[in-house]
Amino acid sequence: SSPDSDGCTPELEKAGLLNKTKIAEGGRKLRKNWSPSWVVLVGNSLVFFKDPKSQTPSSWKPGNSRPESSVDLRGAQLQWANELSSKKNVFKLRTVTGNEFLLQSETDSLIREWYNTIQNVIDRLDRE
Ligand code: I3S
Repeated sequence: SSPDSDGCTPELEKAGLLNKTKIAEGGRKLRKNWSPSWVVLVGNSLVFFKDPKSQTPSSWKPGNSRPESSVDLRGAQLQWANELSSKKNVFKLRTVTGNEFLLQSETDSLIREWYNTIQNVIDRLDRE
């Protein structure tokens, strides 16, 4: 049987390296601090890992390393936000709790994939 035949382990949807900065916490604006982050979309959450070098898609397992933070995508909002940065390919993710993140990649196709995949999860949760 498959490793998740009991359905208890959330499905890993996507993982990869993006530039990330948090710009608000609970609605309060924060100073930008861009840094590379290993981003994992699993189940209803976007999970951020600090050390990208120790993470690869094939080595990622739940409990393998401690996430820096994690975002519940239920009720979250996604929008392109190139006006919020001098960088290209930037989108903003806002959680129901008023935390806001900018995510960015130099690679157009990659950032579009991330945008679409996250939006699909948000849409799925909206329908539940
Ligand atoms: O939107 P801002 O404030 O111009 O964002 C830039 C600053 O946060 C800057 O940091 P300091 O002001 O602490 O030096 C960052 O280094 C830049 O990366 C920020 O702008 P971009 O356009 O890269 O998002």
